[in-house]
Amino acid sequence: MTLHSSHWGAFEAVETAAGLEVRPDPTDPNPADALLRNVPAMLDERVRVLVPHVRRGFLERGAGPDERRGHDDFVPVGWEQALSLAARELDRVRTAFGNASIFGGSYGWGSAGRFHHAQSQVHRFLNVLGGYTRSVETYSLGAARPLLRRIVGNDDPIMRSTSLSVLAEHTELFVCFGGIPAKNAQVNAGGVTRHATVGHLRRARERGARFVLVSPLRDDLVADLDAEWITPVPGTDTALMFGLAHTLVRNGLHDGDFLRTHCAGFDEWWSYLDGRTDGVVRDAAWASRICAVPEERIVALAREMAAHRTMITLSWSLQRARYGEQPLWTGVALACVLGQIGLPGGGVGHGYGAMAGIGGPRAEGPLPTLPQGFNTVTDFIPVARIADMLLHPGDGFDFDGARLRYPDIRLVYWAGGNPFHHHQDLARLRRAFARPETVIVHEQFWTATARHADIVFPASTTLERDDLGCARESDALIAMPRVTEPRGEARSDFAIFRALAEELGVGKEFDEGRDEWEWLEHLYESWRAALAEGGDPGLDFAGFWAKGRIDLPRVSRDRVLYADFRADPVAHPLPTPSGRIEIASATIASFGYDDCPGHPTWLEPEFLAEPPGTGPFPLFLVANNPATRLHSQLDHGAGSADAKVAGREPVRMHPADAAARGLAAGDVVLVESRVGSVLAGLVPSDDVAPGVVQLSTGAWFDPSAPDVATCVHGNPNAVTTDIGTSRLAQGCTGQLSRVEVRKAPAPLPSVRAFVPPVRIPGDDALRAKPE
Ligand SMILES: Nc1nc2c(c(=O)[nH]1)N[C@H]1C(S)=C(S)[C@@H](COP(=O)(O)OP(=O)(O)OC[C@H]3O[C@@H](n4cnc5c(=O)[nH]c(N)nc54)[C@H](O)[C@@H]3O)O[C@H]1N2
Ligand SMILES: Nc1nc2c(c(=O)[nH]1)N[C@H]1C(S)=C(S)[C@@H](COP(=O)(O)OP(=O)(O)OC[C@H]3O[C@@H](n4cnc5c(=O)[nH]c(N)nc54)[C@H](O)[C@@H]3O)O[C@H]1N2
Ligand SMILES: [Mo]
Repeated sequence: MTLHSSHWGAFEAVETAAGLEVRPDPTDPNPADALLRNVPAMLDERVRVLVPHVRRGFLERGAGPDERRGHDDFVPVGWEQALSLAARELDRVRTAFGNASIFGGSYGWGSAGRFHHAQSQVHRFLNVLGGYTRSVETYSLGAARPLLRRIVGNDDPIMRSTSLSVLAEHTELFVCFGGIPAKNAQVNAGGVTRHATVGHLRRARERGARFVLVSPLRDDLVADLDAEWITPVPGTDTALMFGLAHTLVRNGLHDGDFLRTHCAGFDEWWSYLDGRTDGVVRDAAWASRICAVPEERIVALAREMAAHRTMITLSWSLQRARYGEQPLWTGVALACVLGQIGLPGGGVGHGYGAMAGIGGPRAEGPLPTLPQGFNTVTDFIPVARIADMLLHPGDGFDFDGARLRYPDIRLVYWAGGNPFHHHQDLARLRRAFARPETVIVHEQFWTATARHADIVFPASTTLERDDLGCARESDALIAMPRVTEPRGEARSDFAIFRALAEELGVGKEFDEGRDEWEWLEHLYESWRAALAEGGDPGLDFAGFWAKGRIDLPRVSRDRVLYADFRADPVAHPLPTPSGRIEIASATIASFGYDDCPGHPTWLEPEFLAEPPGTGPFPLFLVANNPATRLHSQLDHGAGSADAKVAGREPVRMHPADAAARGLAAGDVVLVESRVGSVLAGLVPSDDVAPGVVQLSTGAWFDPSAPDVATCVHGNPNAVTTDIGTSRLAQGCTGQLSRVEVRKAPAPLPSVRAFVPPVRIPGDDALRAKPE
């Protein structure tokens, strides 16, 4: 057995005659079993890209905008031909249109591993070529990071939130907006050595802490925490928090001292909350009319929060919706009103449970890191504006106080991400992907993104290459030795870029004369040299590799967010203009955005324009992150496949809503929104609030029967809306939309997502549909 690592934890693996055997790391207290069950599917040759491929239309007609992109079949070609085609396109485009016409944002999680990090590799390669248009921010925290930079100066409420170990000891009341989902705490970008989130919460419960879950899904907190479950109308948390804050202040339960000494702009916000600005008093009664939580319940919860050591937890999902800046800003403001910020177990945290590492140990020193070089192109987009950019070159847009312009993209390069999983309104993204002249993708599998490329290079998986794994939200560096040989003719992203760089005459600049093994040694040894004195692990690279796992130095544990700032806000100011928490921000106000004014504001999102339960789309769709896989990765794996219903992604809805529509468990249903439709398999469940349906992200997009549905397999982004959170952050808003659900009309089209778009005479058996 060889120790290896992944975004969902370390594991042991060995290849046997019966296939890949995978066991959880024996030192992990709570391994991610469902996700580990997907790992053997990494080697499934029926779904792998095994050799380089070129889209038939591209091969026959050459580069250019093409509506057939994503509809065409693919022709297998030799490495030499694929490399020279790709090199020629890169050279043509940068010469004719300049490097800004190459989009290399390449958003996506790729695989764990510090060297074979696809996004770092593609950025390094394109920088050597003279640069590229990049993307900034993430789908995870699109609204959060730009907002937090303005109101607290950085992302400390996420990355340095009070440790779960401290909450386990001190918190009396957890008020969890969006929950602390155990399903998400399975995962951490770059890896996780000990899954500890749920254990800490259970310790708090055993000590007597009470949990209040504010969420459309009951399983956003594990059942044995005995949480009280409150189900506001999705997307109305801001209103609910206004009601809580107003109740606290009206009853003198607020901390006036903290608001005066540690916060800026409370009076301005209070004028708005109490109706002096516009005559609308935003109290518990007002909130109740919007969020549908009874007024008495809001008042009682506010009183209980003031009477106890209270931690307000805000999930990342809250900000992944239209006006997503507001629930986060309001949650921080509500914690300021309570005044427990900086106390052990009190205050506010953003994203407990969103990843295993949030609130866990944190490596404070350097990490082994592949240098990406320098990008001389200054053009960029906020990451979720990809379709706007491709569809509207030259148009202006707002972002964080700046007025910017979409560059004219001619070539798109993607490695390590799946925009046809992660982006909203996928029918629109298909139209956008028809615009560039050339699309080049490195993929391990025939994902929808690979199918929308012109040139597809087969990438090896982490099992087929040597790497080192670690994450900042963790405490160990793990050797990731290869477990098996590359499948087909797959190569690492590094090897592909190295060959392209050589073809383009910049081989030396790209690889600096090192092969893969020499790079690993170089990353390790330069990391050692950068460690502060006393941190050296005392092992050279060979020693580390033989040992397999070493502790990272300078790991912080048992943190209390803002303890110093609380003790002395003058000596330890926040990096904001006022040095305080900005409940109102003069900077944001100065931008003049009506979709993100200068203090927390109730803005009614488009999806609330029609009252819940009414109109052509009466239901709320929650498109959250999946329990049985990481995004779209290994959707064909056993852990993911076992949860499917009639081969489609499970969609959950309350039994009463199902009955009202004459739907039964196991039915294939059509979920329709204003922008598209998707087939899914029905699972009635009273863990879902009435009026809500839940369809997780990640089923491979399958547009093979457009007359029936935009996607016949269950990707919710067939029905989500492609609009930014606001002009401040332009974040992803995929979490919430409005839909109707009905029985899918017969005959049902088969799911073709896992059938490669390739015909090789005599090779049909290899490419048959996996069971
Ligand atoms: N509606 C809605 N949409 C969402 C979300 C939501 O909540 N609702 N969540 C959003 C969030 S938070 C995120 S982070 C995104 C995630 O979106 P992505 O990060 O794009 O999703 P992944 O499925 O992880 O895509 C990674 C791809 O990289 C490939 N890959 C893995 N390793 C390698 C490698 O070494 N080399 C190469 N070349 N390829 C590799 C995998 O096969 C996979 O296709 O989705 C977003 N989309
Ligand atoms: N197993 C697994 N774990 C993952 C991932 C994965 O793909 N698979 N993805 C990882 C990534 S990239 C990220 S960014 C994080 C995402 O972390 P989050 O964004 O927090 O995760 P989600 O599952 O999208 O949403 C959490 C819960 O929020 C609730 N929710 C949705 N809308 C509302 C609302 O309006 N109000 C309230 N109160 N609650 C609401 C939903 O019930 C949902 O289950 O997860 C990470 N962890
Ligand atoms: Mo994410």
